[in-house]
Amino acid sequence: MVGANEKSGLRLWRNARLATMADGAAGFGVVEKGAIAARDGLIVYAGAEADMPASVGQRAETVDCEGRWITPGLIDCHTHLVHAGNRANEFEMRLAGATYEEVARAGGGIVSSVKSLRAASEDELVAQTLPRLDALMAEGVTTVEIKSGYGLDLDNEKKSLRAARRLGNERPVTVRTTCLAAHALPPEAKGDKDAFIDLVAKTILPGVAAGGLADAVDGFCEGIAFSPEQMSRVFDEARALGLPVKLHADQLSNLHGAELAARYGALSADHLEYTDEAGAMALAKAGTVATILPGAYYFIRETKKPPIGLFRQHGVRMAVATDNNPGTSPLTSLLLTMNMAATLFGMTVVECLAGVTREAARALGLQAETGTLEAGKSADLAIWDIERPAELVYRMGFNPLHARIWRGQ
Ligand code: DI6
Ligand code: FE
Repeated sequence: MVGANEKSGLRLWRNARLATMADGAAGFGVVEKGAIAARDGLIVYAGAEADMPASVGQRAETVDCEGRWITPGLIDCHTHLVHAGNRANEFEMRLAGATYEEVARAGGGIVSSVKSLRAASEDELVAQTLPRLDALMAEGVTTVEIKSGYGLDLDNEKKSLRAARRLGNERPVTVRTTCLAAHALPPEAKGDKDAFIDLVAKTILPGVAAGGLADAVDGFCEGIAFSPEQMSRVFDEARALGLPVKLHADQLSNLHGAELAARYGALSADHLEYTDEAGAMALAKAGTVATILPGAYYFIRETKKPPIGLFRQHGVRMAVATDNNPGTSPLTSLLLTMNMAATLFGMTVVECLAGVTREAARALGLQAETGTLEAGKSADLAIWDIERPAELVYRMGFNPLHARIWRGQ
């Protein structure tokens, strides 16, 4: 560092190649010989070093990036990061030939994660989740969304969301929380889905909202979970509470979850393996982001791919996320997730990188705050030891991160 000037509060990263990911720019929005200046955690300049106001260079504490690439800090916009224990035992059972039903009868499935989470204290949840959060951050993640959904009663959903919020205080990272109380039926509901949806809408969501614990509301719309009609009741309550919605939609079958999400102006509809053209058109019209989750597709050996071609054709924005969860996607690498989105689904490198930056921000309603390298946005940066952006998607199990900057630090 040279020319440090404590008083100006300006920080400058110079001699860098920028992938700004700015909306409307061609490709990555590349700036060769670029520089980024930040003050008070916000980007005040991002562009060609030659065009930078001279005063910035003279007064800033300066980092020479030696030609490295800078991208926006990565954003994992769909995770179930807060959970207790793991389900490696079920994985072994399935490898030995057990069916999902047999696993469930042996006490497995989401319900086993519910039992573990209810037994864990808030401190234990934080302690168990930190290594997963650290793994994401080690690859340049500066914003992460964390869902509840293993508590399934008011106290345990609140405990999960409080743990998620605390993680954002324990580490230099932005945490957005989502209440996914309509995830599965807890054992005490004794098979009565409608009664449980009443509990979610009348007790859990208002309680969570009163504590200011959730930034959004999500649900699992599927034959093995909740119907579109049941999800509508949850979304009506979310709307009454002023909370934006998201939806696990069309993952295992086409219940027209994409249309449902679009009808409620959802921030995102996620998974979407079974979505059809009407669903894609509805998402495009509503401006709802399609969040692509290749980790779950891979781990459960799904064969139906999300209709990326239809999303492109109709101009649906696509985000890419880990879906980190103990049952269907024990994945804590957003870099590997991009490789899967490209290799399994044919997404381009530009789509993958936009999917973990600009479009992931949009899927969280944070597009004005982060996700691109532009003046006015948070100075959330990832600095990489790479020769071209494609290396971030191409490699498997290699981390070329040089430095991670969150809010200018
Ligand atoms: N879809 C999934 O794939 C996960 N949740 C969801 O809504 C499964 C979560 C788990 O098995 O623990
Ligand atoms: Fe999920």
